[in-house]
Amino acid sequence: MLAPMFGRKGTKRLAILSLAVAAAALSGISGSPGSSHAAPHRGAATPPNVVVILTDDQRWDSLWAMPTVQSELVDHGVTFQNMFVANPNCCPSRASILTGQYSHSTGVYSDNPPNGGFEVFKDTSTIATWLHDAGYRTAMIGKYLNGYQDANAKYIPPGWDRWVAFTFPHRGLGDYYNYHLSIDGQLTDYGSDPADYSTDVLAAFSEDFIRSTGPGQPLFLYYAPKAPHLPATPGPQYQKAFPGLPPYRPPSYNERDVSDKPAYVQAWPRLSSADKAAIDKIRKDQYRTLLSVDDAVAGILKALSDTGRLANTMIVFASDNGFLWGEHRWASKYVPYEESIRVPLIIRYDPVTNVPGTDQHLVLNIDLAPTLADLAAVSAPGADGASLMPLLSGNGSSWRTIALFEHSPGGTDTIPSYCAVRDARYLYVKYGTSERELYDLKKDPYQLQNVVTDPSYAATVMRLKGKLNKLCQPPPPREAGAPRQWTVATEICAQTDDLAVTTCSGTPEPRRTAPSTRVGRGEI
Ligand SMILES: [Ca+2]
Ligand SMILES: [Ca+2]
Repeated sequence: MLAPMFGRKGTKRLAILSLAVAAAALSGISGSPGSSHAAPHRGAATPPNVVVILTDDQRWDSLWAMPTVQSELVDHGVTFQNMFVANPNCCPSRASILTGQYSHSTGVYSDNPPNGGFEVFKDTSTIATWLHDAGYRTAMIGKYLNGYQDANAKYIPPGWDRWVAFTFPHRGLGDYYNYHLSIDGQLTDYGSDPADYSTDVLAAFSEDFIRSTGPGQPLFLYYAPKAPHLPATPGPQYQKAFPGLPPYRPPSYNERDVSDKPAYVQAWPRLSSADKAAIDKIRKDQYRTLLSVDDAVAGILKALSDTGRLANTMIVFASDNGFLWGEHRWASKYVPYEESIRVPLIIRYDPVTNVPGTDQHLVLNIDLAPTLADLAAVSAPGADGASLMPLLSGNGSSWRTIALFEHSPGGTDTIPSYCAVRDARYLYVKYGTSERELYDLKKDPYQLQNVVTDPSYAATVMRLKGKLNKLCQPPPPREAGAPRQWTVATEICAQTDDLAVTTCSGTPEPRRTAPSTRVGRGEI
């Protein structure tokens, strides 16, 4: 499964990091070498530090391409192999990560008002305020929430001591080049020089935050780069990485028969050869952008090590949602299918995870804030999720067996509203259109055949319908305004909320056929 690495630089940096970690271990500041299930060090002189690395639209199956993530996080931490986001879209997922709440609690169902966006998010009680109130120095560096834009640049949400946030373009989604940051309220322009590459710029801010925090003060760093979100512009040194990456063609790729699926899927024509080429390029470029995130991880870990913090820091690596690479004829997110709702999650915390491990529990993005609060020994008021600390320390005797997913359209996302429930074997979806889906993931892991009307699954449908009706309260809003009609979409180029197509780097070669209206659609 693991493809070889091509054209990658940075080996020297990795070696330096490894030496630094080894030196830290020799000097006695590394994690306790005992059982991987030791109790966390509550009551230590300095509370544990917290670092969250949150990528944007990264699939769960893309970690192989990140060597530092592999060697320094996977090999020293717990990889959660069944991690999902309760709403597979940027702003709602990030709102859930910051609060531990489902969308029906945050009110943030989408990226735009009236049912989502920065404008709707209630920011008075978040992981930032909880940790700040507990004496942490906190930093948000990168993407905050869709809708935090230039006009908001002077507004710093409660709880953040250091604030370096994308404000432009795309309602604060930012970009790889030509973007604006609010730096502690001061609007700053970045251009198109190699030194402006945003993943690296934000990494430098992150390292500086770690190094500038006093040794006696615990820190909370939230590093949220643009990568690998479209337009997936690689860093200068990685533009030609992965030249031999084989095409991705799972059984669900360009699904031939979608008569089992809801009308919105049936409306997607099969992928053209141009669509296929565009998705292949998106995929390769997404991997390339992740190499810069991997470098950022190395830099952050080195700063933690250099300042004597690595042994006392929980490092969380996750993404806000996944992304389809042509499965079911789709190339985006929002949908309830596996590649959209499933994301990577690795947690390294040397006092309890100093050997590589995996965990199969059904965990969610709403569990992250409760975990960090638990680590810092503070409460997580209003959280719907649960702390992962018992799972990290091997004591997860009681855990959820079914998860809720919610979605509501907004702005450029016109996928119908739905609620879904997923357990270890089944995914059951009910749309606002009253359409339904059931997939038996044991027999049909690629979700090729909706069996909701198959009589042999009647009892399963009844059971999951009961669970969904109980959990899906209130149901997500069906519409977020009138559906927008798309007249043009370009692969790779991000779309703005007002549907003005931007000119972006990485635009594919001119195409002979009219661009599909669905590939890359709604990339806001
Ligand atoms: Ca996202
Ligand atoms: Ca099918």
